[in-house]
Amino acid sequence: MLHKDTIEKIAASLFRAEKEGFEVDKFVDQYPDLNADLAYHVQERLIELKCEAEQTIRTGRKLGLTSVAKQQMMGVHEPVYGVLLESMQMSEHTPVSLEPFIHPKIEPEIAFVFKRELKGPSVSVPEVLDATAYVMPALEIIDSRYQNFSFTLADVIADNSSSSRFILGGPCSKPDNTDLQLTGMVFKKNGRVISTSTGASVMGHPARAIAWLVNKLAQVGQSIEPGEIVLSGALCEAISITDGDVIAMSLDGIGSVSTVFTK
Ligand code: 0L1
Ligand code: MG
Repeated sequence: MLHKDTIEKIAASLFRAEKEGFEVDKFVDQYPDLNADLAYHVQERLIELKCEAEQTIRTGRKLGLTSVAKQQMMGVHEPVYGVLLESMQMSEHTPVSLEPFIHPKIEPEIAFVFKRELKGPSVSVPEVLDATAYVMPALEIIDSRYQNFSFTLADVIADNSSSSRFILGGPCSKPDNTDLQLTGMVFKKNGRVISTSTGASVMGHPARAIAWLVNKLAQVGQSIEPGEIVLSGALCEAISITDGDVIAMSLDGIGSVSTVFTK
């Protein structure tokens, strides 16, 4: 069991790394007892530090490692989650400055917004869809605080699952108007198609990722509240971004989102 001081120390290091824009070494080498469950305690403390320093509030959750390819790469069988804060949301209409980031990447996702509480332990895909107010296209900027995005499962969980910023597009669509498993996605960088994918690339169905999240949160007595935003997981591999990049994503029958990066 990790001592409370160690949880505090790791959270404080990750907080400073993000604030001051430097990389840290993964922590499992120094603290071999750091496992996934303890790492969620570090994540909680990190979020408390961020809320206090940025005078911000929690607005939802994000899922990561939702594709079979990424799970195999990490040698794990389930995804991870993180917390979304109000301060992480960027407007689609304002260029995003690269200044605060360490080594940012961007990935296309489907965002869900909920109209009622979703509480595990045995929530199913139809229940997730029934509780969904609407879905919309989203871009997530991830920016691991670890050297070269090199981490173990526990490290990445402690680091709020690499979350950094997100951008929501539009319009808001009711989930009953579309089969999210079959929804096609086109991801473009500077006008060139980089990847194509479908909703099924997220654990077979993006709502299955949300069901996993809700059932996992139930283990620590938490739930998804009405009005919360959840990023359901990347529809394809994340790509690096540099000054001047224009990134766009379209979801068939749902809508689109785009953003521009500046120095
Ligand atoms: O949102 C994500 O899929 C990122 C999860 C953490 C793993 C990574 O940083 O690649
Ligand atoms: Mg993501």
